Amino acid sequence: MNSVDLAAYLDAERAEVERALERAADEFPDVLPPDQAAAGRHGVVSGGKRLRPILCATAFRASGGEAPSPTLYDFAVSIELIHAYSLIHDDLPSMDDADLRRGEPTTHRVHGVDAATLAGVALIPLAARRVLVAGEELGLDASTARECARILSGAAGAGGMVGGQGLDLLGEGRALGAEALTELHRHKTGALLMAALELGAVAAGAADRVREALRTYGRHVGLAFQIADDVLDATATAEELGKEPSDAHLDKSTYVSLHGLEGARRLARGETAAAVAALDNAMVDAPALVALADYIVTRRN
Ligand code: GRG
Repeated sequence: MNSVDLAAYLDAERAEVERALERAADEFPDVLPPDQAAAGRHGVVSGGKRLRPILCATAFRASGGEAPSPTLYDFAVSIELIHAYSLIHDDLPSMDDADLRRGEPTTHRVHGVDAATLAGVALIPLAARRVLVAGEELGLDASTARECARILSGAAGAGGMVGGQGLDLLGEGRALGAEALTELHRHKTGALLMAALELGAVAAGAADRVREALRTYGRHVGLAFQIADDVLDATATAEELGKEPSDAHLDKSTYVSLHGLEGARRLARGETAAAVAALDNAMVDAPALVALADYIVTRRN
């Protein structure tokens, strides 16, 4: 066991993240007409676990970084803005056609498809600007700032999340094997989660050993996160999930359909154990990351 009071930790972290997201959403009126800005705000400040920026800020501190909170979280939410755009677009009628997200009507159900689509796209350059402007405020030199932009855009793009979504679309209606499923999720879900850890490490000027350990931790918790997601989709209520469970209904290949419930739970635990082992092996003392790895597989939404 570790000494972190996880509930208190998550509360404090989420409060910082929400404030930083409010600051980011306040930039919308500069770049968008009001109805589209309202759609963007809806996608950005409509709740969520805020796991990605929390992992980023936690990795920053685990790497010895020190920074005033507003600056650190302005930097960390760059990744949440990408996540927010991906959820807005994933819910659109041309994708999942979802009515509910986080227990509330989806962005396009409230603001219309055009405004939601446009606001989602606008979040991408907003995220790029955040990582650079906040990186400058963190005192990053030009080459470190470029590296952060490279990590964020690489994880978000065709070699990361968008590529994973592409594999997902290609796989619709087909049974995927274990390897194909993991390849898909390493990109679709895992890339952003891993980037969250790496961005924190790089911004803190982590030694190569620490950066690599955090990347490895990120890779394993990214997979554990997705396996837990599949378990939740099969076991949690719509109220807990904040949306209707959809995997069985869409006849999707999931870790549960491939390995059964107990098998999937075991796999998830194996991934979090490997994540924590990567920290131990590199002598990274980060009890909050250990607690977060556990949270990722025990959460109820
Ligand atoms: C339009 C083809 C096209 C591509 C755009 C939509 C898209 C890119 C990518 C979709 C990627 C996607 C939706 C991944 C989902 C990952 C996932 C498990 C999301 C849920 O994350 P949580 O649980 O959500 O962290 P909260 O609500 O806590 O923020």
